[in-house]
Amino acid sequence: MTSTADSTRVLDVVDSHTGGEPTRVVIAGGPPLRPGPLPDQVTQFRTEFDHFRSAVVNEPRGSDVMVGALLVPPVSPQAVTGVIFFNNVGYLGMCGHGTIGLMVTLAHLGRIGPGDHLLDTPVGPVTATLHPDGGVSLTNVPSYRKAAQVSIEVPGLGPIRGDVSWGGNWFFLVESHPWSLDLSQVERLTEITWKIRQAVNEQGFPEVDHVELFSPGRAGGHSRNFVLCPGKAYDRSPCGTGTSAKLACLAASGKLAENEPWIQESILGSSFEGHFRWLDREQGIIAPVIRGTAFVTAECRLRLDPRDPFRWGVRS
Ligand code: PYC
Repeated sequence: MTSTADSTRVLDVVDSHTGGEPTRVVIAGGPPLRPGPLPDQVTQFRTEFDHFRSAVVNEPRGSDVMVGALLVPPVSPQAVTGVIFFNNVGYLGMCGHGTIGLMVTLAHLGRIGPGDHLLDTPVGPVTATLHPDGGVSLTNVPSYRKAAQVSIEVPGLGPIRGDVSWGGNWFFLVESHPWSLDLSQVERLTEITWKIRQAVNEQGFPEVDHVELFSPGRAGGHSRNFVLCPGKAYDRSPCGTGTSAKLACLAASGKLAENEPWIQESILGSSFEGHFRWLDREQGIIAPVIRGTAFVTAECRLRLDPRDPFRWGVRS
């Protein structure tokens, strides 16, 4: 990490938001991870430098909703960068809104121009396209539905049916429920989805870390969602990996055809446009494509003063 004369460590970051969901890209001063495959670098980050994750995204510099993106040297020779996404409690496999924020940040810094760019993530390579109008589309990692309409007994709520699906992170997707996906209801929706997540984890799917509720779209989309993230914050964007997981379920159930557009709205009313291509129809594996926009909101220098008891962030 970079240090000043008084041994205060400094990190340069660029903040953006994608459909209301923030991303903080660390462009200088990151932890000295040893090169290697990205999953190994995530292990190093977690075991040796987790305080750095907390310093970047947790209070007092960040908040529960902030997603961090650490740039690391790519492993694929053609990739523009490697990236490790992280949040208030840990590390993400992939992050769709974060990828859109990262692309807009790299363009803002003059590091990329319009066109296709390969990014390495811990769960595989992702191709992202910066469009001339500033929009970004990404072809996410291969996605699939693992289990359909699993019934989970949720204490206090009764049986809840949902699909378990991979879109770069693991999701439990609930279509049929009585709750209104309204911004005024986020506390209640958070409580409900947290209970669902605990029950899903205990009843056979320990890997699920995100829960997604759906309702009909209200702002011109095919569907609106509420997505609970692993650290109990809800996604302000429609969630790129969540929309990928949704596309995998739609594809598997024959409700959406290859290349047919799907507009996914978030609880805020922001939207992503998605479609998919089959990679393996027999196995139900798709390549989801997600398009959205992001805006740079800040360029700043974080200071980690050795006298500050909260320099590594407030960890719960
Ligand atoms: O857009 O994939 C996403 C995402 C995951 C967690 C927050 N956003």
